[in-house]
Amino acid sequence: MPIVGMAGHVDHGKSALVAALTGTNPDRWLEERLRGMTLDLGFAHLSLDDGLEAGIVDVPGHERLLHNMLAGAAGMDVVLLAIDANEGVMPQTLEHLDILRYLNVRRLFNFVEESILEGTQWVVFEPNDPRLWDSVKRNVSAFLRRVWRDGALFGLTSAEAFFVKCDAENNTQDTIDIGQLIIDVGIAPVKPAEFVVFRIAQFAGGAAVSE
Ligand SMILES: Nc1nc2c(ncn2[C@@H]2O[C@H](COP(=O)(O)OP(=O)(O)OP(=O)(O)O)[C@@H](O)[C@H]2O)c(=O)[nH]1
Ligand SMILES: [Mg+2]
Repeated sequence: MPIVGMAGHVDHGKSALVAALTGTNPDRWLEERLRGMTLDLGFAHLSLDDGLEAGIVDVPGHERLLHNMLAGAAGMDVVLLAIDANEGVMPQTLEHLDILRYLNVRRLFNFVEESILEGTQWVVFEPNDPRLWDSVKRNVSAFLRRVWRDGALFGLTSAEAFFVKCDAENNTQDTIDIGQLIIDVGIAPVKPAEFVVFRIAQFAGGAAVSE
């Protein structure tokens, strides 16, 4: 079930929107109702006409309750950002967006790292030579091209979105001698050609990632 998360500045109508969409007041505590302000995470269930069921997580907008917003943000798949039309964009509007962007990048990073780690385990059974390096490069590039086409990476061309390096430069006689295959990967999750890089080392009996 997808989780729709609320975000936005204090008093910008997040909880009111949840109540309007679901019929559930996400402010469960007496104190929240008395103060007209969300203090803790709130939950509601959303059933859409097309049969889609989703969970809604409501968060506090107050700057001093950011830790509670963070706790809710980790599980969000989609976000509804509420902005009061009279007041416009306010500090926590931007702060919440920053947090969500950061979490999204982290999540993408974990997904890409884990996928490449798992998808290249077979290399340890192959001779560690230029033929293998080419084939690793092709495989990992094909995967990252899909990630890029899905819209998760920035860049008009694939060269701006990612790079994969697996050749004689990062696979030296030393690394070959200790039985390691090295893959350096850069992905651009926020801006074209601004790469966040990590290194994967595959060896018989294990693997390692360094960022
Ligand atoms: N006029 C008007 N009032 C609204 C609207 N949405 C919310 N309100 C009112 O604005 C006040 C604040 O709304 P909440 O939904 O509690 O705001 P919130 O974003 O959940 O606030 P926090 O949880 O404290 O961050 C409440 O009194 C709502 O009734 C709207 O669309 N129009
Ligand atoms: Mg609220």
